[in-house]
Amino acid sequence: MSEKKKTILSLMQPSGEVSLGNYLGALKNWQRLSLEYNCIYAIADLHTLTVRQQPEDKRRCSREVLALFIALGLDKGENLVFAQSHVSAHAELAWVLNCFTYMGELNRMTQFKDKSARHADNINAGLFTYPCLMAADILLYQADLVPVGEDQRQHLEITRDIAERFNNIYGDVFTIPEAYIGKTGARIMGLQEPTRKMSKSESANANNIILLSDDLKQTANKIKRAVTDSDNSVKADPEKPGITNLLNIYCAVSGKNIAEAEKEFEGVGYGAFKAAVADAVCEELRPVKEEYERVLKDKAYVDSVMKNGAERANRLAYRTLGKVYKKVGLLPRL
Ligand code: ATP
Ligand code: LTN
Repeated sequence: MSEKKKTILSLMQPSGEVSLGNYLGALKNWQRLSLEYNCIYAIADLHTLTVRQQPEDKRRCSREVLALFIALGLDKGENLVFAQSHVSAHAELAWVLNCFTYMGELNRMTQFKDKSARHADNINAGLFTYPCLMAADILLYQADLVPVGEDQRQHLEITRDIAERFNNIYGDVFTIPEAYIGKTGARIMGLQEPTRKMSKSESANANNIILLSDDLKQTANKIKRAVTDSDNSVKADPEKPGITNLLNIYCAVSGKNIAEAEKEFEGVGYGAFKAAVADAVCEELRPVKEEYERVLKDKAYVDSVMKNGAERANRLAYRTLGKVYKKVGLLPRL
């Protein structure tokens, strides 16, 4: 008998436009995994409430990210794509988990410290208990593996701690999830500031970040204008963050490793190297953008995937939530 497929789960916040960093660091991996595993992907729209945003922008952005998931085929077969806020069990389990999480644990979260420093005027309780909602996202679906970037590793650790604590009291209720840090999940750095990650909320200079909504000419120009050093050899080197970043981007797109890429560009000047990276990135993004634009226009189709995804997700999530409510001693619903 064939082994049961493992469950992979991940969410992305619809907090702005999707960047090349999000695509290469997360979505491209998700797409590859979606072919092999039982996958659950959602937009973390409840999580985005921790930072103020215009309601209209939030709605547009949520729709765009869902359309991108669909364009990448993340909903194919048995896989699920939906919006977190459409499955109320996320908020319900998060409340229970709040009661099994200590202030001291939440105080240690580096993302909380960073975000509260950046949004000093809005250090809300949601920002503090963010990890409990994220733990609920994961534990509701008994996920085995969670593909995340390095920045989310600490959140996965706390999820495991909370789940183990709960299981120690009540028996095996939750599957203990593992982080899945993909091999092509390279950290993509800013094109103008290659020592800092390419980030949508911290890219004041438009040339620092490639957005999926940029037209391909803009994309190519941004790569051609990327900051490099005055040397002229295409080698990955901590002293040459700009060239290293472009090499990483090239590898993530082409599937080659750094040594192979360095060999390919031996003796090639920076100008020609940048042009080759720009071509490779544009070739990668062209079909994705075309399909994304097509899907985004088809509102009824996006709605149907979202509705179907939420219905199936609700059934799965309530199975776990029912078990949890029973274990903690809530009265059965009659
Ligand atoms: P923000 O700028 O608001 O922090 P972000 O662009 O960093 O947002 P997130 O929504 O925090 O994106 O992350 C979504 C996913 O994309 C996460 O899995 C994260 O690890 C990944 N990711 C984000 N930026 C990069 C990057 N520059 N390189 C690789 N992966 C990235
Ligand atoms: N915190 C994550 C988004 C996120 C998530 C999750 C990722 C919310 N819930 C569950 C994996 C599993 C982020 O900001 N990238």
